[in-house]
Amino acid sequence: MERYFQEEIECAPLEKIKAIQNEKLVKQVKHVWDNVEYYRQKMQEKNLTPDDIKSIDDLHKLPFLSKADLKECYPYGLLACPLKDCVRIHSTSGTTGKRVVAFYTQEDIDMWNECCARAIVAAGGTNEDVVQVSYGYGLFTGGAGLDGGSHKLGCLTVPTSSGNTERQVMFIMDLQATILCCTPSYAAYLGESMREMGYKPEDIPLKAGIFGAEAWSEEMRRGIEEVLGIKAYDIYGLTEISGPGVAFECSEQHGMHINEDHFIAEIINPDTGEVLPEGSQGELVFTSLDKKAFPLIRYRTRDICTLTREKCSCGRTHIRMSKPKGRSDDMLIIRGVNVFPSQIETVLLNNGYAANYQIIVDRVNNNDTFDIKVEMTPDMFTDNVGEIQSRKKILEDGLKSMLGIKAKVSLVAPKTIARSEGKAVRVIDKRKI
Ligand code: DLL
Repeated sequence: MERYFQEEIECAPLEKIKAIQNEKLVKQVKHVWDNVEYYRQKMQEKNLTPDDIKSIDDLHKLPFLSKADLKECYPYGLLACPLKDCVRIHSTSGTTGKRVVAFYTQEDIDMWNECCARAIVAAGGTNEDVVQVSYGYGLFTGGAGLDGGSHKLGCLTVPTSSGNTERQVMFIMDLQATILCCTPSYAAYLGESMREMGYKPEDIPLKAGIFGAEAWSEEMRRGIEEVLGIKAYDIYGLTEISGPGVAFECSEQHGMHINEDHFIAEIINPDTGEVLPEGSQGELVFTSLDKKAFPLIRYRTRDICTLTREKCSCGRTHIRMSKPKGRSDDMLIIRGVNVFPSQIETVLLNNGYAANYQIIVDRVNNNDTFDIKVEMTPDMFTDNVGEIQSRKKILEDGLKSMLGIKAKVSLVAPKTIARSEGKAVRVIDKRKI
């Protein structure tokens, strides 16, 4: 039977959710207007005052915020409460320039922990579980978020953080961990390592995994489930809006429920900013309704997905988002064609490979080169040139029909592509455009 962390809110009728959102939005817009000079100016540029926002039907009037605004306001420009009320920061994993810094009051952290507790319960967790949190702790939100959720639910929390695979395995086995939280690429790596150490799925005490922070396919889900002998659940979130737990999967595993009492989701056309009807694919935009320290209104995530209000068999009523297809800024344009790493991953997994690959794009004599290095699995590893050539051709043909352009595949020996303990690095784009 499905369990909930907060049934009356997670299963509330739509009218009740809308009423909560209406009330909170009006208050939040006033809070931001009163406390954030930058946002007040943005509203004034659109001739808006808080009086123009009477309900969620007026949301579309408000200006968007984007990563560029966050960079411009770094570090304190969007802070909406006195510094003395803030107790924590987290920061995104940007590799160039200034990072985004998000602030939290204790109330903000409590709300976020509650969202993660909902996610753990939706994955079958109770206070009898032993939850191993193998997301990174520190500036990244993964470790702190699931750790907070696990505490809130009263689970025994094992804060291993990421890395040190042998120690991870030792704790899973010795402490009989039942729920594993980490990135899907690290879960796949842990599974692969455990298999090599001789563990069979039935020897492993884990029953569920809560994996997110990066795009992963259904094929990858099946691979992780098989090797670890678990049910694998997706979890979504972003630092700017709090961290993991903005949305999470339930037993139905057909999209992730967005915690709508705390966040309003919209889908827009990324080119025009127009709000699209339910079911359309577009860019996901969030408004945080409760955050006091860093309340973002209409924040453009750059994640591409769809939303649905179709009834869910788990009983939760909150809107569901599809797995993000990739970020609009993950999308590569190669020889003029849009390519998402997730499409490549699907072809690899469908042909029996693991998701260990690297995409290398360059530009030579004004032409894009498109190379994909793919690891063979130990079972398929061979030095028979004819067999490698025929495997390579099958993959190149599969990729051509998925993407519409030709990629050059090279098959490499198992374990020769560096593994990541956090988010995987899949793309090396050497083009200087
Ligand atoms: O990745 C928060 C998180 C931690 C989510 C742990 C889930 C689990 P950021 O580092 O700010 O925060 O990156 C946010 O990661 O905009 C998406 O592009 C991507 N992302 C997060 N979860 C998923 C997911 C954390 N389940 C960015 N599927 C987001 C696909 C995801 N992409």
